[in-house]
Amino acid sequence: MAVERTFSIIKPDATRRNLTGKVNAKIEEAGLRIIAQKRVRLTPIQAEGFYAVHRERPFYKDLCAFMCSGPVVLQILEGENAVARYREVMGATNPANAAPGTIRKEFAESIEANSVHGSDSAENAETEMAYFFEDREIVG
Ligand code: IDP
Ligand code: MG
Repeated sequence: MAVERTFSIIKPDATRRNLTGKVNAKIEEAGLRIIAQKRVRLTPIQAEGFYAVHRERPFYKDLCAFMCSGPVVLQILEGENAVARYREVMGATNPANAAPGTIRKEFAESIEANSVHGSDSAENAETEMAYFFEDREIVG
């Protein structure tokens, strides 16, 4: 399995409850390295662009508003099979369906306020990393 990179967001529900460190501990315990990280407040334009793939879904408007409702932590994670590995560590989209020990099972408030984002493919990871990070901000 090759070393790869994935893109992560710690969402506003988690930063509001001061859970950044607990989420990062789960990431690091899973063998993933945080090689870029910044805390920002997303603008509506940034959130709408990031989630453009979901623009026809009924939850799109609410999701974009939620993502702008407080600080988020943007991250790039590196490790063996990082895309799939982080999806495992995150757990299912709906915390009610998430496996024990996953970030979403332990921390998520709802299907929308589910504490973290993680890329769903290596190709999307590339696009998402480039959307938020300059090369010089990534220190592997
Ligand atoms: P994922 O984050 O597990 O990849 P996606 O289907 O890509 O899930 O959805 C993106 C985000 O949209 C979710 O993480 C969640 O915040 C929100 N979302 C997904 N489905 C619903 C829903 O049915 N109601 C409200 N929000 C949703
Ligand atoms: Mg997704």
